[in-house]
Amino acid sequence: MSEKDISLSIVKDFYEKFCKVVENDVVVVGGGPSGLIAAREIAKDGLKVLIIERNNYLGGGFWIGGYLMNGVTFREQAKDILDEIGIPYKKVGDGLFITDGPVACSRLIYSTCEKKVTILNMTNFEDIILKDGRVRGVVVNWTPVSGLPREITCVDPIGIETKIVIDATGHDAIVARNLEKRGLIEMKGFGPMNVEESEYLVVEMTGEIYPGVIVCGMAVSTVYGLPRMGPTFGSMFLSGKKAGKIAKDIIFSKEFIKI
Ligand code: 48F
Repeated sequence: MSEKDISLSIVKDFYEKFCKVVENDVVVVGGGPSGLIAAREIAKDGLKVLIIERNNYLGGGFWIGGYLMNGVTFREQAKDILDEIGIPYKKVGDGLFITDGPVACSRLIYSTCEKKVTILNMTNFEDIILKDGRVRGVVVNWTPVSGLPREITCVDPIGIETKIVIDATGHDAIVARNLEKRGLIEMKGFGPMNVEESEYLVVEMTGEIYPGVIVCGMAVSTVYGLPRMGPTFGSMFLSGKKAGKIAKDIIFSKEFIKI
């Protein structure tokens, strides 16, 4: 074994993985809490799921509870999902629970990877593939490419096909913004904080915003102008789970097979 063997094994591993993910059932853009839960929910049923994450790490805003403190809170409604994943928590008030960010986040990542979800990190969503009025894929590039000045590099992105795209990019709502930029949907931008309204509405409004695109997590509040919610995560889980179920319903529906 020498240096070349190490290099070759890394390149081969990536090549084999990439060949498998050029076509998917679902591509989840964004590996924060809502995206991880959505991916896990879909992969549980044996569907092929790819998470595209622009950072080198998964978890998004779930590592920390807010104001640089580690405690992340949940309300009663998400307790079953925490139990399913094996996240430990303690009760701190009427229907309110707290857990440690790093512990909860790493357990969620592990539990998603365990369901055989594929991850492309350092990969930036750049555009959609659109055919016959339906989104049928994503256009991606390495994250560092977007940081280089155009006069130094002009690197074309590449396309990845999928039946459904889930926008789980948090407040930025990057996929939805792309649809808006192309005049395909209208968006409002998220409103000021109101946790009770936001937690309920984000889950309620989670759904398909354009044929082939489902929005979940805080991206929902950006699309529909809902209040922001601050450092509480129950609805991220519930919204991700709902997005996963909607994706499966679409893929397994008779109408979809005809498309
Ligand atoms: O922001 P994020 O954690 O979104 P979320 O799942 O959860 C929101 C909460 O963390 C918190 C909150 C509720 O309590 O207010 O903010 O809705 O995760 C979004 C992920 O998307 C990635 C980003 O790096 C993060 O990991 N992302 C954003 N833009 C892109 C992207 C992009 N263009 N390409 C790939 N990944």
